Amino acid sequence: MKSNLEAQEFPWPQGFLWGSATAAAQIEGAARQDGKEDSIWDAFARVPGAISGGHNLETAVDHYHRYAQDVGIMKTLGLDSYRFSTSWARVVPGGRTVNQKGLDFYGRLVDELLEAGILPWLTLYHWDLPQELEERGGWANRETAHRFADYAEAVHGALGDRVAHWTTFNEPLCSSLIGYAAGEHAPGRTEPRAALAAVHHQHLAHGLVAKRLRELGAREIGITLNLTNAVPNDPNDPADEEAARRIDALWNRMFLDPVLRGSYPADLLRDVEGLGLGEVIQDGDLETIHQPIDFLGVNHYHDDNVSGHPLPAGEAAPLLPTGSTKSSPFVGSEYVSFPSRNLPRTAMGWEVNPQGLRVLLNRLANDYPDLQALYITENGAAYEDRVEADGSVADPERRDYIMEHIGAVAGAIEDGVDVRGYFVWSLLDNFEWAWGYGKRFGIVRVDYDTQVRTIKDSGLAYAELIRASREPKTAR
Ligand code: GBH
Repeated sequence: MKSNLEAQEFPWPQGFLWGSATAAAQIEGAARQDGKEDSIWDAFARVPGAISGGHNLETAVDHYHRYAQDVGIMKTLGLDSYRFSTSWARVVPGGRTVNQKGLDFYGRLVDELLEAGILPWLTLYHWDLPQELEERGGWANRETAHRFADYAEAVHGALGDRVAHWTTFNEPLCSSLIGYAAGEHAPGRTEPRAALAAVHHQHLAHGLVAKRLRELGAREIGITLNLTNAVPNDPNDPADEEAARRIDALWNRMFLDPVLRGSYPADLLRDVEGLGLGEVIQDGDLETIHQPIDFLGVNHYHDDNVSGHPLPAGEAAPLLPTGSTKSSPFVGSEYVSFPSRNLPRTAMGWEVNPQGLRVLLNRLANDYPDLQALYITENGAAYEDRVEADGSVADPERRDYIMEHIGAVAGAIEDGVDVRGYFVWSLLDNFEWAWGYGKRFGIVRVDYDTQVRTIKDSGLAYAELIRASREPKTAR
């Protein structure tokens, strides 16, 4: 299942959701407007050298003011659903008191979506902790989990009558290990113990909020994890096998197991022994974390080819921005390396291997049989676009990447995996975290000088696929 045509001809299940995703900090701008205060990303962007190009989030793509136009673009594309996040620092500036003006913005956005017939898919945390809470310890401080529950309740109070789909966290792996251990993301800390505490406290926050929202009547509650296939570089080399096991434990199962099974994996606990994870787990926490969820969001971009041996001299792991010398996100397994394979790569340096997504979805269905619906909540790619003389935007690599991954999703459905939707990352070019505006993931191009939006060829192809998927098909 490789081509656009084949994905178009696939008999997509009734009600399969086609969407696109964004995150508040990456698109909104209006960083200090209507009562919003700093998030850790606003503060991080002021640290010299933290973001390539010295870029910041002040204006981003001005979605705060252009949301109606952006919803219009979604409607043109024919999207069923829009995955966005609410900004904690806008809704509860400083983590202190609720800011009605902040809530009002999301009310306007949700109304606009509903009017356009687009299902709002809301994420409460996409990495933008109020800076003031970071100054009180951030996610390494257990108290932050309780503040998160209060914030979630405020958002639900304002939008619960119109929003059915609630995601607690986006990729807690990044906001714990990459933010607190690698220092590559905000808050830029390089403290492995704090990173593991952050992991546990985000789990706890997930559980507290899943429970509270359920009590308040929310019907669809889930979490989004970024998941990978950790592949041993040489399957016959025990050191590579062991390294891949460690990355699978740290990258995948440390996040899946507490939420879906109510326990941390035993091998993971051994791998991170002495780094304080056990000390932050209190009685009852795992019961709180192990709440029933209605869906699992899967973000997947690339597999990881893992080795237990150092890379040959001169070969750098391509994963971190600008060949950064910051610390390792691989807490307890810092020695692992990621040799490059002979695969095409995106502009991020990430491997392209669409069938990995099919493998991953099958693995989830096998290992976590109680799992309810799976949704691909992010998948997409950064490439250089070509703006043509007629104004159109040619991005054939992105188009192929998206179509081939959608083909892999079709393959997983054929294998019997219960996948119910696909959200492309991202609707718009936007602030790509440590890379600033230097990497474009949008299916819609944004001219950062004028804020003009242009649907790229990948976006046109996606719209065409959505349209075709709704045509009646002969039975499978
Ligand atoms: C997602 O995360 C984010 O949710 C989204 O906001 C972002 O814009 C988008 O993807 C594109 O980056 O080995 O430490 O170098 C990305 C998921 C998981 C991909 C970790 C890179 C390697 C990290 N990332 N992975 S590292």
